[in-house]
Amino acid sequence: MSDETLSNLLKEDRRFEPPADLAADANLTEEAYARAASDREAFWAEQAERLDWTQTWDRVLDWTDPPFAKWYVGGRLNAAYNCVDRHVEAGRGDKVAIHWVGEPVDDKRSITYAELQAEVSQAANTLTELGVGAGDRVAIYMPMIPEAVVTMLACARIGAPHTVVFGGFSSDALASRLTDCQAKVVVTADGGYRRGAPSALKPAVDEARAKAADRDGHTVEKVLVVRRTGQEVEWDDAVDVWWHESVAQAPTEHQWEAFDSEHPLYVMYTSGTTGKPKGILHTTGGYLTGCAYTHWAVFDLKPETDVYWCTADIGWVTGHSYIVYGPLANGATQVLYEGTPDSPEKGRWWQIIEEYGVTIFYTAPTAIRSFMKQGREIPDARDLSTLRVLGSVGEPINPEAYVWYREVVGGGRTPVVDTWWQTETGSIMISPLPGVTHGKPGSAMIPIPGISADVVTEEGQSVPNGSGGYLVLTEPWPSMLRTIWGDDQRFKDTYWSRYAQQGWYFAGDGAKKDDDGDLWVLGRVDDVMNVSGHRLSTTEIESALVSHPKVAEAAVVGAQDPDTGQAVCAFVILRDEAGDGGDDIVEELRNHVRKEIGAIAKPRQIMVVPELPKTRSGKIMRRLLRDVAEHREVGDVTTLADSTVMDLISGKLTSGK
Ligand code: 6R9
Repeated sequence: MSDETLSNLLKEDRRFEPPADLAADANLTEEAYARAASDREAFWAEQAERLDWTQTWDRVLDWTDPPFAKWYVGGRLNAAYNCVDRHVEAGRGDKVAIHWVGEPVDDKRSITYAELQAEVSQAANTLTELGVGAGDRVAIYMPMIPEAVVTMLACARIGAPHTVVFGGFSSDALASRLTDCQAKVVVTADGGYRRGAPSALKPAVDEARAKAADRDGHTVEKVLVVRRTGQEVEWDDAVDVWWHESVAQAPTEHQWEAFDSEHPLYVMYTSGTTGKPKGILHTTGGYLTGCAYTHWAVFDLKPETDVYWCTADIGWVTGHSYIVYGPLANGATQVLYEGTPDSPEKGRWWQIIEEYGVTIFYTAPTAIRSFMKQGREIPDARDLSTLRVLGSVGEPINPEAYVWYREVVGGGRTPVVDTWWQTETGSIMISPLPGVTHGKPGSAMIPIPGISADVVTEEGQSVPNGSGGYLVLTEPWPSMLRTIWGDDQRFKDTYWSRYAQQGWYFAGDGAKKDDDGDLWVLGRVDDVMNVSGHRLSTTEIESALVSHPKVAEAAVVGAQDPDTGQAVCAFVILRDEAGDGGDDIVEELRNHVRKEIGAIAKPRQIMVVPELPKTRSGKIMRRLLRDVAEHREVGDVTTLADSTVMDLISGKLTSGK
C-alpha cells in the first residue's frame, strides 16, 4: 500500500456505535478485556469449558519448550462429538445444523443435528472399513456439499487428521499435498457445479494419485467418491469406492472415542515465501476452544435464534473454523452454499439471505467490492432485514467497501466486524466485538479478550500511536498452529526466529496503530500475495512459469487491483530458442500457470521482458516491478547491479512489444 493511500485511510473518521439492543444483550462485554488480561489462563480455562471433555486437563498451558505449545494438557475429548452428538443428547436433534443450498436452483436440503450424527457415524464406519485408523491422514478434495463437512467430522471422530485441498487446485497441487502428508485415502466427488455447469474433480484425483506414485512412490490406497453431478468417471475397482454404495449403506451408529487434547485434528496447506506450501498443523482441544469461543463472541451468536452464513469454501481455513468447527461446536444453524455468488443470477446471495432469514453473514472484501460494482439495486431488491451482524475476513477492507456493506447489505443497522487472523492462528485474533466496540471503517481495532498483539519495529520496540511496523502476537493462544507438518525447523524459522529473544509470533503482516491505538492491518510484508483473500506465493507461481519450456526466468509481484485486492503480475524472460514466443505466448503461459497451480493463480498480466532487475547479490527487486505493474514512477534503482535494466523494461512496455 502506498504511503498516500495509507494516510488517506487513516483520515477516515466515520464512527458507528453498537446498536443499543445488541449492546444490552451482548455475549461478551467490556469487562472481558480486563478479566482476560489479569489471568489469561483462567480466562482460557473458562473458554474450554464450552466443550465437553471426557477428562479435564491438568494444566491449561505448557509453554516450557517454546515455540511448541501444549494446551489443556492431559485433557481428552472428541471434536466430532462436540460438534454433533452432544447437541442431539441435549435434546436439540431436530434443530437444523445445515441448510444446504446447491448451485442449481431448488437443489437444496436441510440437515438436522440428528441426521448429521447419523451421516457422520456412517462415514466414520466406512473410513474405518477402508483401513483408516487414528493418526492416518485423509485428503478431502470436494465441492461445497454436505458430504464434505460430514467427511471432515468423520475424520475427527476417528482421530484421522484431514487435509482439505481446495477443489479449484490442480492435480499437481493435490499431488504435492498428498505426498507431503502421505495421505492414505482421498475423499472426492465426480464433480461439482460451477456457474451452472458441472465441473470435474475425479480426473484430477486420478492424475494426482499417479503423480504421487511416480514422483515419490507414495500410494493412495482408496478413493471414496460422492456422486454429485452424475458425469462419467474413470473407475478402478481396486481403488475407487462409491459413497452411495458404502457410506450410505453403513450403520448409522458409531462409538466415538476420546483423544488427547493435543491429538492432530488437521493439516491445512498454505502458501509460504518459498515454492513449497506449508502444512499447518492444528490439534484438537485448543483449536476447538478457539473456534467455539471466537464464533460465539465475535459474531455474538445466539444459537437458538440466529441463522449464520459464512461464504468461504471449506478448502480454506475460514471454512474449517467458521463453517465446520466453530458454528457446529456452538450448535448453530447455518447456511452452506455450493456455488458462485452470481449463479444463476447476480442476486443469488441476497436471495439466499432472504429465503433463510440469515442473521449473521461472514464474507470477504473482494466479494463486497464486486457487488458494489454491480450496483445497490441488486441487494435492494431483496429483504435483508434479518441481518444483525456482518463480518469481513481475508484481506484489509477498504473504508468505502466497509461503509457500503454496512449501509446497503446491513441497512445501516448492523455492526461490521473486520476480523484479522490466519491459517496459522486458527481462529480470529483481532476484531471489534459487535456489542462493545464502535465501528471504524477499515480498522480491525484491537485483539479480542485473551489475545495479545502489538505492532513493533524491526528491533522489537512497540511503535507509538500513529506509526507502523510488524504485527506480532506476544502471548501463546489455544488455537495456535503447533508446527509445520514434518518440518519443525521451518516452523521455528518462519514464525519465531525474527523475535526469538522476545518469544513473539511473527505474523508476516505489516500494520499501523492509529492515534487511538487501534490497529490497521496493511497486508503481507513477505513474498506472499493476497488475491481475493487467497494467499498465493510469488515463488510458487514463478516456479510454475519457469517449468514452461519457453521460459528462462520469471518474477511475480502482487499489484494493487480494485477488484481482487491484489492481482498476479508476472514478468518473464523467454529462452533464446523460443524467439519472441509467438503471438499467443502470454495466453499460453497464463494457462500453464492455471494448469500447474489452479485458476486463482492465473496471472492477470504477463509481460515479456529482456531482463529482470536484480541486486548485486542476485535478488530480484520486486519493489521495482511492482512500480511498473502499478504504473508508478519507478523508485530508487541505485542498488541494482545494472541500473539500465529498468529502462529496458519500461522501454519494452511502452513500445508495446
Ligand atoms: C483467515 C485468512 C491470512 C492473511 C493475513 C493477512 C490477510 C486476513 C485480514 C487480513 C487485513 C483482515 N488477512 N484477514 N488482512 N484484514 N481482516 O484469511 O487466513 O488464508 O491464512 O490468510 O490474510 O495478510 O496474514 P489465510
